[in-house]
Amino acid sequence: MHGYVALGGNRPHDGHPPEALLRAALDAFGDEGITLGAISPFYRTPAFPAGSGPDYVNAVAAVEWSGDADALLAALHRIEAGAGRERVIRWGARTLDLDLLALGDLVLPDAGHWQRWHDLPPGRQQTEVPDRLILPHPRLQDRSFVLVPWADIAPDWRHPVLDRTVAQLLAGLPDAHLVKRLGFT
Ligand code: A4P
Ligand code: MG
Repeated sequence: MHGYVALGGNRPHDGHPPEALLRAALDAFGDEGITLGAISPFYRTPAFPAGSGPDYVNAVAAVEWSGDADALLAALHRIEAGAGRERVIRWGARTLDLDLLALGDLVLPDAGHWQRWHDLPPGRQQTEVPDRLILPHPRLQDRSFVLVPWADIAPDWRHPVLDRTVAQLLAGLPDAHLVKRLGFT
């Protein structure tokens, strides 16, 4: 099945800066049986929430996966662990965050639960952590650090619930200009 993974990091690990950790993560996809498709350029993006830490490096990659969605998330978590990821503070600085944005047209765990996570008020988004996979990622439509790189590789991907394309979702965001393409990829 065709899917998309968001990569982000804003803290070095073992002397490697975030862009090197993102590149190493992409190299590790194959070892986990994840076939890499298009990779967006890397972007430098201000940390969200504003002032919460150093700038991030963000990118989005297209993938092909033949197993189920939970197995793909488990593989992504193993790659995060390889980059020294520790889950300490939600939305705190991290060496590597791999979020599964979408896999095919899957809506998980079901339409009702997806809607609940989508509708979560901003104040509770930082404290409530899902204990199972939510697809499409419930915050993707809010985030220029996801939508800008995604639009480079798949502007026409259509959200199965919101029924809008990546390009259309991005057009609704006011802060896309803060996301700066790095001079190399
Ligand atoms: N989970 C459920 N659905 C998914 C999914 N589609 N993809 C579960 C990935 N994980 C999913 O995730 C918390 C739990 O969500 C996991 O148990 C997983 O099973 P996590 O990765 O442990 O925690 P997190 O990274 O703190 O949460 P999350 O939701 O990934 O954080 P965010 O909301 O992605 O925020 N600013 C900039 N500029 N760039 C960034 O990349 N990233 C974050 C992380 C904050 N600010 C940022 C950036
Ligand atoms: Mg994450």
